[in-house]
Amino acid sequence: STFYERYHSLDDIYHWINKTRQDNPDTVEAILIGSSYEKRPLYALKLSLNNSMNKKAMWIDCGIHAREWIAPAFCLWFVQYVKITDIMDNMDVYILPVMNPDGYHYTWATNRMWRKNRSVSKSSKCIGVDLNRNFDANWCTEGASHEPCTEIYCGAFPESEPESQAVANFLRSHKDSVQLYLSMHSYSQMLLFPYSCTLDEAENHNDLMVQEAAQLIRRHYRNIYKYGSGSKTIYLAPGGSDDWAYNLGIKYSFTFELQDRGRYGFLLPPSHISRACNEALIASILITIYIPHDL
Ligand code: 0X9
Ligand code: ZN
Repeated sequence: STFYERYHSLDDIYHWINKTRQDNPDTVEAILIGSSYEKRPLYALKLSLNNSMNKKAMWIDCGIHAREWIAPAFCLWFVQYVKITDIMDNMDVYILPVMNPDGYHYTWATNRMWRKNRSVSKSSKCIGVDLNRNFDANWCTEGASHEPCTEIYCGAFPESEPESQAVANFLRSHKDSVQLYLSMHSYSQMLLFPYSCTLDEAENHNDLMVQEAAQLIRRHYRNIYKYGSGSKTIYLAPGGSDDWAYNLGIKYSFTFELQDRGRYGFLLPPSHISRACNEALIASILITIYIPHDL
């Protein structure tokens, strides 16, 4: 199997980031957007063509949730593949391969099923905040919890965590160019979009009904992806990055739930990486085509 068909430790991913940057000095730049609770660097890669005058950009983050290993694998896969597409003629790509490095490291070293980050709470012995409940979008209403010992702990206040704060700060300062936000998770094979923090429909709901993306996956890979607003497709879950980015003004905002539908769940075998990433890749490339060009 190739490098991209295996899961990689956090150290390996940091090495990969550095090597990718060095091997592609004209097109790849590493941007330090912040650091984690345990002071690990958060590097986003910027992919852009030489002297590109692109005003448009997309953002992808992977691995908000530590145990969802297929997500960082997708980010690496995307960077490897996008070099040979023409997507970069039209937009720059910002890609954060591991948004929750402390949690990811913990799943390799100690507990494979860890979800949250690793921040220590003042009020409890329990560790970790669910970074996808920590954004300022109906923060900590129904579908999140103030109890630090739960898996959906929202944190002490919105953006209390350095990881969510780093992403939010970066997007706030790039909101004029970023028109598409993608967040990669697993599992259950879904393409979700706002809102998850309320049952209300997004104003451009019909534009976000990406039937073609799901059909593409079905045709090419005979694999079923469900799509729809988060709150109506899975559950109410406030404080998520996708809803927050949407409210910031990034009107094309999606959360991918990658393979599978539960047979292996978070423990998707390495032999499935290539199919899982390829189907999500063609779907995400298709979605970029739907972004209006006149913005
Ligand atoms: O609950 C989540 O955060 C995501 N599912 S997961 O199994 N990967 O944990 C779904 C996120 C959907 N979007 C929002 N809740 N905003
Ligand atoms: Zn997740």
